[in-house]
Amino acid sequence: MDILVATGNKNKIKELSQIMPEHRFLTPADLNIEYDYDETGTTYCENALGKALCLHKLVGKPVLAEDSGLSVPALNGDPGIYSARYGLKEGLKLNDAEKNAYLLKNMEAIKDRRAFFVCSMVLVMNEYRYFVVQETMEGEIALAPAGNNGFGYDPVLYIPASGKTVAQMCDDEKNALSHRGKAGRKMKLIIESLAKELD
Ligand code: ITT
Repeated sequence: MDILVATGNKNKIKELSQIMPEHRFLTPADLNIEYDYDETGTTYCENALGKALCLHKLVGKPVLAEDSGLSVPALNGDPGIYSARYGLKEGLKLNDAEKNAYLLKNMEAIKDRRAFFVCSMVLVMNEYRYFVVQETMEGEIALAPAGNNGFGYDPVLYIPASGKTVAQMCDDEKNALSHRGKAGRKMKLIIESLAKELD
């Protein structure tokens, strides 16, 4: 099935395609649709729903979206819903490696290193009908970045049960354990249950 995803993030599309290989995930850019959503929500779920509804209004068809990030309880939930823009509030425009360094600096004096990847995934059928799945991947902020796979904060989230950071995992291992993998496999069941309407 072709599924339109309200995202500009190629890493999300790559992982969704690995998690649900039976479907083809298309972006607004693939369809030459100009789409821009200003993330004004205060939760992952509000932002995911906002992205999906915004694109649905433009295309009039079912849309999938997700909002994700890294939440650190000891930092009051930061970077959280600001994960893609971490540092911007302080006037810093950082790339992924710099965001990781900034996070490690903010964690310097902190003992409680628990952290969670969160993925809120929403399938909007129409304005009044949508399905939400939200999942986590639990770990700890590493003392230093490690690994080259994945993207974003993967080098700094250490998973004790695996003995490695997410960036030290191969794609299959990450997808089996990740917030996006868990949410995606549940969303797959929802998509299957709606197959006739999505065709
Ligand atoms: P769209 O809104 O267009 O989908 P985005 O990259 O702006 O793309 P988000 O607002 O959901 O997406 O921000 C997600 C950020 O959280 C992402 O840019 C990464 O920095 C981080 N993130 C999310 N999932 C991750 C993962 O699996 N591994 C590492 N970092 C992740």
